[in-house]
Amino acid sequence: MLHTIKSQKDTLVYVFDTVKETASDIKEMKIRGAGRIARAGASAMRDFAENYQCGSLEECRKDLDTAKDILLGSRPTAVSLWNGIHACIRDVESAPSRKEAMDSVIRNAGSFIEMSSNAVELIAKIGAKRVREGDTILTHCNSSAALGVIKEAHAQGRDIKVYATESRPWRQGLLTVKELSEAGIDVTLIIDGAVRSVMKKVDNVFVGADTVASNGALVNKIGTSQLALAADEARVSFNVCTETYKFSPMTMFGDMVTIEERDCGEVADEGVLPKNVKIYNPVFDSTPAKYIDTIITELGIMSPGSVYDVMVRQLGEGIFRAREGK
Ligand code: RI2
Repeated sequence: MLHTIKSQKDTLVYVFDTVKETASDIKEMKIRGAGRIARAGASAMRDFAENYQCGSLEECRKDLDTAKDILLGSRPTAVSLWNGIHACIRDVESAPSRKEAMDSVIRNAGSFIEMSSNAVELIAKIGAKRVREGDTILTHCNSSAALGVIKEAHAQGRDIKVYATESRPWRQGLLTVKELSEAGIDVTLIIDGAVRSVMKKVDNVFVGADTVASNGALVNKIGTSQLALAADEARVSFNVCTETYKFSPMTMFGDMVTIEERDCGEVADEGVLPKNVKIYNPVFDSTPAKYIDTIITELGIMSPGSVYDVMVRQLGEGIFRAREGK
């Protein structure tokens, strides 16, 4: 008996350790990108459910809730993570037994991961139609949805050029230029401050999304709003490539999107600046809907004004849960 209790405890420690490991990888940006962190979160919930072998239905619900909170505590801005994890646990409340609760998490996590990967492919196919022969494109940071569009247009034979921003302080732009050059695309790295300067040579801007609010505003990597303003000034089309699970149901009911602030050490090494200098390091910014020409999703191309209707349709009865933030 003693042995069983010990091994149950060991199992619990193990399942929580793996969830904590994923949360820490997301926090430290070993896993990054709004879509990837959502899939990693869903995958962690699936592992948790697969290895959870003890406790009553009530205990399992409580432990799933704790696992959810650990994962959601990793990064606050991308609603993709929130939506991904809630998709996994949506049938737990109504499950009649522990086994059925955990089976539903395993099933729902698998469906979410599959849907999420398929959505990126669909966005690439749909968005590529908006890229014309000879276009010069500007992209920011490192978005798999936006890069999917660019790579698909190139794969379909269009001759294109791309400017990619460095995206300080994490410099995800280096990942972008590597990925695009490996795909055989003519790509030029620019510093973030060069955006307005190159905009006159640009035909189309494609960026990703961490969250889209119910009023159509885009929350994406810091500096995105500068691209949008410069594009507006130069009459260049500004396009957001996003899966619809990056639409935030909570914003329908008044919640604001939390903008993550990260460590000062990401901006300047300790000891480099005089002691009285402060550092402010916001990771994302918000681009108002009026600067956005298209939102390219797996459901098709829409205007920012359609986001609310799509959310209502997709949430169905879940709209009441969203209102409670559940
Ligand atoms: P995909 C990234 O955030 C960028 O802001 C990027 O635009 C967004 O996620 C969407 O990426 P971070 O994790 O889901 O680098 O399109 O902070 O890959």
